[in-house]
Amino acid sequence: MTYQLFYADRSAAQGVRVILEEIDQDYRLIETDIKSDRERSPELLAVNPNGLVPVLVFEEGAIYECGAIVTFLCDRHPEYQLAPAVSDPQRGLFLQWLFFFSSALQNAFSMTYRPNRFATLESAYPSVQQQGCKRLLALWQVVDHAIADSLWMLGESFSAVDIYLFMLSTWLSDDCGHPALAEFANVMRVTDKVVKRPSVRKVYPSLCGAN
Ligand SMILES: N[C@@H](CCC(=O)N[C@@H](CS)C(=O)NCC(=O)O)C(=O)O
Repeated sequence: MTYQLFYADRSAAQGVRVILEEIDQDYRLIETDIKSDRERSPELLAVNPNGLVPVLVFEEGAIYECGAIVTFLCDRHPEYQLAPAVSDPQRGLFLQWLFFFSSALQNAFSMTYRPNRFATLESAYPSVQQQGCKRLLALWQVVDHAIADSLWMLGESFSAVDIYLFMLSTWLSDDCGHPALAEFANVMRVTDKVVKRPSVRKVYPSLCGAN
């Protein structure tokens, strides 16, 4: 089976691509222009009427929402042990972090990238962006505190949540006034390990080249 992924660099689709590498599947990227002023292709809208990436296309259908795609792929390929099994007590934390990342954290990033989605008046955009940055600081602090001195997000075991964490950490940008990754020492300890994985080096060559 060959998966297809509606994809753009620096988007949430990049994390899904790392998962596809980790589970050693054939896949084809469908390069997608997600700049706000570009019209979305009929092919993308047919599988995601929201016009967003990632969308995963597989033999029997297509799904969108990054957290759902990650869970779906991990569960379909359990031999790679990227997610605790449904009966594993760690499963709850796995789901908690994926949902938290894809809702609270991704939304806070959106406030800083696309303030027009949160306010009607252009004069209010800077205030939305500032609030997004404040939210990012508070939310990343929650994550950092939760990791504490654990090896990975789920404690002893590496999982897809660590890949998701890494992906989100690459979105932190000085230019947008975001807090710096260096402010979250525990997060950095985990992402420094994630970046060394061959899957990540392949999908993020420019970041890994710097290491
Ligand atoms: N909740 C969705 C959000 C997807 C999303 O916002 N994707 C961004 C890239 S990371 C996108 O396609 N942006 C284009 C746009 O907002 O128009 C998910 O987690 O998959």
